[in-house]
Amino acid sequence: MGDAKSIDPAALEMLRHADECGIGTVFSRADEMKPCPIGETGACCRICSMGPCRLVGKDAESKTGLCGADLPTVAARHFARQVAGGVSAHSDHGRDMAMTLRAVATGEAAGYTVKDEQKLMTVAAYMGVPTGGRNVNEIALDVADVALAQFGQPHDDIVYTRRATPKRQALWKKLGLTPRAIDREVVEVMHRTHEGVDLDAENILKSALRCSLADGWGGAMLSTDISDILFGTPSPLSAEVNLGVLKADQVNVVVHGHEPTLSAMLVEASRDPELIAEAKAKGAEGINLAGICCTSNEILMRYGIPPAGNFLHQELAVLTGAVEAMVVDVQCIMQALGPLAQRFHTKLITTSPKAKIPGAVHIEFDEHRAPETAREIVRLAIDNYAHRGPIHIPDYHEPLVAGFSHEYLNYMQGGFHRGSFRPLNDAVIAGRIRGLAGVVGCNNARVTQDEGIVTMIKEFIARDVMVVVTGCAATAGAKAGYLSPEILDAAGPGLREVMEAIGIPPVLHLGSCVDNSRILTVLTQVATEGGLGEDIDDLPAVGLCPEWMCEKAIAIGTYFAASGAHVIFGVGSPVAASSVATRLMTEGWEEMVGGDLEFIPDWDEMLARSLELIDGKRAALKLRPYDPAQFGDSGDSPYFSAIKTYLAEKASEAEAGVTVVGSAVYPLAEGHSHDHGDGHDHGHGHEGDAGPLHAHGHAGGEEA
Ligand code: XCC
Repeated sequence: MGDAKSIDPAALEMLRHADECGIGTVFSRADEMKPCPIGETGACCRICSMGPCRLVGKDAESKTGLCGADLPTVAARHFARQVAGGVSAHSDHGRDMAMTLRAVATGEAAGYTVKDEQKLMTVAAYMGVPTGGRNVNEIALDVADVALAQFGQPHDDIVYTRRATPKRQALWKKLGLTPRAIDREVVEVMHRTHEGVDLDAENILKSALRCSLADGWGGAMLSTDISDILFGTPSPLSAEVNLGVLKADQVNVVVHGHEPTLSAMLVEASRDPELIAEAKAKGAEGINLAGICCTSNEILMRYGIPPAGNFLHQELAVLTGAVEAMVVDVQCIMQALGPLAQRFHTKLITTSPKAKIPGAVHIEFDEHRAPETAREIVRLAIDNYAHRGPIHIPDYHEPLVAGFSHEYLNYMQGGFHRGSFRPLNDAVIAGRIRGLAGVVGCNNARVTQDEGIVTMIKEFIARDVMVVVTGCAATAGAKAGYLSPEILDAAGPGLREVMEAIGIPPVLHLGSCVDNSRILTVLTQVATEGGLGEDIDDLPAVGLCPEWMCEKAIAIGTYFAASGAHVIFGVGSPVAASSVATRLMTEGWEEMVGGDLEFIPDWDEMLARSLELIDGKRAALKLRPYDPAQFGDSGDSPYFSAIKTYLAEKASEAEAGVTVVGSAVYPLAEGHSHDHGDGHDHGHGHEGDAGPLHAHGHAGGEEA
């Protein structure tokens, strides 16, 4: 593992700039403050005021706190509370999406509509909401109410658990792991981990599994589905990524956080001719919208708005001096942005009543007047353009293709009427594709930014493992050039052959962190398609979160494990102090649910373990062993021309001001719902050419 702060040259350039300006960042603070070694490994119990009790030393595993709680209990309780925290964050976001859908259905949310009626019908069917003879808003209202009921229903199980394989559903039932209501599971974990309640580490961790499922098959999945209904199910589009997407001569508005609701309105406001004229009157060439973290992923996937970076880029964006407004909603927003923004002209604008920051301007988002709020924010940014000081925008911007959804992958593999995962399954069975890997999650200032993520992506595709990415990991991969069509050249021969044949790239951007639910439904379909077993725990697949940082990541890793996936996190284990808790989450969970959660900080070991797991599942399925020499280079790339033609068509639609109506779900068949706006160039250039890697292109992990 390298000692560098980042493998991203844009970040390194901005960190030099920060030093020159004498400004600290999360990177420098990570040097100044070491993590608490007791809390880091789960050995600190803060549950009651007789403590905090610190179970440390050579005999730590035989020590107890004042109440007698031993190390497995202390570590497991802390872990379970992390899961509950993560579930709360994603699921509360999901609840807000459901509230917005409800307001749309009742005509109270100006500016929003149901954009993807086909997805609404699909979701209605999952929920048992009748659709025949009813109008869109009637159906949407019932869907919103069923969604909202999932949070507090007194009876029944979470409805989406029925989307899991029959085998998985039966297993959850047998083990008592089927989540009942989202809020209930969180509250129950908080209760069980209160002083003096559940004092059996195995039982505590079991409650964490059930709680996490309330996110994966509950709050997060609802959030993805409702976002698709309101803003369109993603289909491929091109954009650019990294700090170089900021424009020296335009009003730059950066959105940051997780929710698509206000940012979708900011997309419209940033393309409003009246506001663009106002920006020009103030001396700017236009209005440029860009994003950080998962708000960015939400509007990248549906509008092609360029990401300026991932989690560790938030301060670096302000440091450019070129950001007129940074508009934040919820989650992953550093308090350091407050004092930092005050050293520049940047207006830090908080928009959620749940998330205020000292030093920020608060303009509260209210879905009943969202377009006005968005215009007010953009105007504030326009007025702020005149206050700019010196700027420093690093000239790094990579092309990427994003916008892959479960629905689109189905379409790609069989067309509108016969969408399936058959070609993918056959390729895995034949050994052209060795296995599948999800590389997801955060940045963490304790490890070299993007290094683990990019190393895994690069090594996997070279070894014929197909990769899906979400969240900040997707942005990391994109910044290193791995989400560009040209990256097919870096894929192994078997993977490359399949990707060319079915026309998808080897690294698929599936969206934001709540969209990890797309990976669950994709894996479920792969498992039920035939030939690769019956359930997720049969698949040659692995989930990785190399640079995890927050409780949401812990919740995600846990729900994948509970769904049968082998999951490996980097950085370090929050239960490392307890060998018992560690064993419960590895061997124990594998025996119980077929999946597990391991923590492996070394990238080489992480890769080796991943391949071992994938090859082990291939052997268990009695598939032919993976042989890299089995398939030759195919040499031609129909995928390149197909994707370029597709993107060129979209560009000409946008230039002609054509809004294509029809299914967002199967866009190539019936048009798509992406609103590329009025042809205004946001720097993601729909020039009909996905473009070669830029001349300054960097090779990701190699330089680290
Ligand atoms: Fe992690 Fe989720 Fe935040 Fe990025 S944004 S730092 S949670 S990867 Ni979703």
